[in-house]
Amino acid sequence: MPPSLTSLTDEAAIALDNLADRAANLVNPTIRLGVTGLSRAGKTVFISSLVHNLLHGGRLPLFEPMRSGRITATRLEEQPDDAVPRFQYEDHIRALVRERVWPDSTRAISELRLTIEYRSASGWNRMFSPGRLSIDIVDYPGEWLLDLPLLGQDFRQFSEATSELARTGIRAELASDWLDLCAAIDMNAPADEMVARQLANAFTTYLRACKADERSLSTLPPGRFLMPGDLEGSPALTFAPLVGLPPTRAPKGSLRAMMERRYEAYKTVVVKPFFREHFARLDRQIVLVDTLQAINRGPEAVQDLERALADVLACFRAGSSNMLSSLVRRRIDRVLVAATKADHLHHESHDRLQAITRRLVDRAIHTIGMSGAGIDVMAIASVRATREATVRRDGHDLPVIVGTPMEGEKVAAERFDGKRKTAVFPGDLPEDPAAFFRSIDERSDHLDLPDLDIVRFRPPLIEETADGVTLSVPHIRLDRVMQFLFGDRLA
Ligand SMILES: Nc1nc2c(ncn2[C@@H]2O[C@H](COP(=O)(O)OP(=O)(O)OP(=O)(O)O)[C@@H](O)[C@H]2O)c(=O)[nH]1
Ligand SMILES: [Mg+2]
Repeated sequence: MPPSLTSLTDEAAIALDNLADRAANLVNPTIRLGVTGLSRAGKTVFISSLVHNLLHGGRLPLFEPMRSGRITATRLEEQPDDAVPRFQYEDHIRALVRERVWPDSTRAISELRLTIEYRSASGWNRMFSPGRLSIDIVDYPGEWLLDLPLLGQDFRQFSEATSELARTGIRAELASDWLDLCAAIDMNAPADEMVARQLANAFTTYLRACKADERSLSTLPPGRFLMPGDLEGSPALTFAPLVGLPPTRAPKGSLRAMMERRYEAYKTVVVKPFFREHFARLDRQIVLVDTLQAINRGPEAVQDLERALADVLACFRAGSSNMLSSLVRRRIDRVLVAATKADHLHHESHDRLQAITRRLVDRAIHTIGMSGAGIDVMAIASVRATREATVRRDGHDLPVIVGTPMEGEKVAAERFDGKRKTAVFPGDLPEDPAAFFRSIDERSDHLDLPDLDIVRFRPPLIEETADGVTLSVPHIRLDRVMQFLFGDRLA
């Protein structure tokens, strides 16, 4: 028997939440937009630039309501949820625009409400009062979505799956300390907090090493072990899977019983509330992906990213076979997968970046059964830190990108000071994405994988007009993103 996934109270709570949301929606039409992605994918920068461009009338030719001049006002408003930290838009924008540094890494969920007033496109609706749409933007770590499969696993299944994975491929060497420790302890001995902590630390170190390893990007559950939010050090996070669990029941008061109980607590107090209180209320979703970084690290990393994204996207499946179906009543009807940081490439490669990203999520999209209109893939840059140019070398025109490398960044053995600009030839992406997805055996030794030069540039200098008004943040295809995610709701 699979463990029961949700209780009646979960369902009742969601039904009530959704009812409250719907009631509020009648008075003030709202959509909840989820912004996620694995750590460093570009969530904070994306939200900051999106909001800045809407507030400052950015260049958004493909965002129809803006192009046709129907948007009459945009403003930030107080968010509806008192218990969720606010997305600190002003701080992030100050960093980006004034100090020209990238905003700090964020570690937990946050929320921001943006309200747009507009004139309706249809004559009939225009007779009524002007339209108003609030967009509640919810920023949360993609790692948290990787926990969904845990809801269907008991401690034994979780332990077995985790230790099996830990013995395969690159992971084996990274896991050795943790596995050695597992072998050395007696799981049937009386529970001891210090041993529990030791195990949890060794296990977390292993997860961290997987993530930091150059050869892979893999992120494994439990998601909060790397993204603890405000739960760091709590018992619900102080456990680890055990290796070689016997089929008998855990002796009362044993370390094993303690680990089992904490694993269940993790699901009850960490995983479920997130899906119930936040995920279940989303209407639209963007998943940001750092495809370029994976390409740069090689095919193993690309395939690892493919796996992680399949797990992330599985959460958006609405079918009845899904573990979520009883937790999530409201359906996310549009999902956008966006490859970020396209400004690291010349525009000739943007479509190729998009093609590789599409290939990356193809199988997952097929499995979740989202149809054409509900899902799209784009290559974007939330903030365009470079401009394009051509330089002539050895009689050839080379397409280059020009920007200010960050302080300490090295380009061709030259160290930059954060002030000087430089031109970089970033390299080309292959036309055919297949090369990245061949298994190691199928790959020939002299495979033509791209040699990319990814330089970390500072955010761009943003001009001010004579009367001191800051212009909007330059971007690539952010207008298309807006059109897809909420353009239809401003019709
Ligand atoms: N050139 C360029 N760099 C970007 C862009 N977006 C993000 N970056 C880079 O990627 C880094 C991470 O971006 P964040 O927005 O902080 O990513 P995040 O997903 O919020 O990361 P965490 O909060 O750590 O999970 C930034 O510090 C930038 O260096 C972009 O549009 N263009
Ligand atoms: Mg962030």
